[in-house]
Amino acid sequence: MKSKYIRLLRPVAWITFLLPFSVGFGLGIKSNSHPFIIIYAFIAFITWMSFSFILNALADKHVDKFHDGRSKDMNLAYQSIVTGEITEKKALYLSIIFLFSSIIFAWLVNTLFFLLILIVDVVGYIYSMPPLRLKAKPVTDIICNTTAGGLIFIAGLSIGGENLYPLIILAVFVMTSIFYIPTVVTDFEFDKKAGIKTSAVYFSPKRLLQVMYPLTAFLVVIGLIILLTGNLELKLISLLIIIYTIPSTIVANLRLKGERLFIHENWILVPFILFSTVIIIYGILKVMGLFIPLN
Ligand code: GPP
Ligand code: MG
Repeated sequence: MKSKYIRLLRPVAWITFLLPFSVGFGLGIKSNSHPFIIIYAFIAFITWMSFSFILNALADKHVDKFHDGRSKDMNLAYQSIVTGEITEKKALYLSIIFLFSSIIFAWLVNTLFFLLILIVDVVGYIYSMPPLRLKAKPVTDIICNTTAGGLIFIAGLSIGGENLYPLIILAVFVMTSIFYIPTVVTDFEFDKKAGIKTSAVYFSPKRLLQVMYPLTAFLVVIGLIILLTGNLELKLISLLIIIYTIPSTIVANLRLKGERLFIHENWILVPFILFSTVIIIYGILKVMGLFIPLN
């Protein structure tokens, strides 16, 4: 069994946000960027995720206990607040420490990065915690994840300050909403049983998955414009986005049997972590001046 802190923070689940952050980092970084700025930025990312996931574990305590282990980074019935290994009071203290750490480290990076981390901290709060608890309402659950994914991408870009190109930012917002849909559909039975009206519960799994088609078509159009107008780095990224998103949308729609979506979490987690690793290495090589940027 993983340590009680790992089961509270759920670092494997951060991978979904690590991808936009690291792509932003890899695209935005310059050879004259200071290594400490990059370290502070990654600490701000980690502390933001820790803050958001602790609040999520706190707020979902009575929901997570019903989880059967399907389609997630872990069986949530074993998250440490449900099992009582970490008290709610302690979790709350930890979340406050992580919140302040994310703000302080973000401040050391740059003003735009700082403002974006402040906003995603707020999103992390209102997503899980009452009175808003936007994760339990249709549409706002998608908006929160899309906003967090898109803004953390811009934060990543801002570390080095290059490639702040509106179309790639729009593409990442659209891509985040596309990939959030199958994750909320796999939660359908679990959320319905817990009485949470997510977009999947409200619109039905089938109809929500179908929304991936127009979103993917829109993403392809944006991708094609970037392919025609962007620099080599952006062309490569938009090509990869198109190549990965089209089959994902088709497969997600084909794998729905009744109201149950049969997709293993590794179909998202493994490509996301592999791509994040490659682009982080690419970014580090750029900083070290060992890679001639694909501009
Ligand atoms: C998981 O939400 C928690 C997060 C994604 C925290 C960060 C969210 C932001 C929008 C910043 P969940 O409760 O919907 O999923 P799970 O059932 O996996 O806990
Ligand atoms: Mg949760």
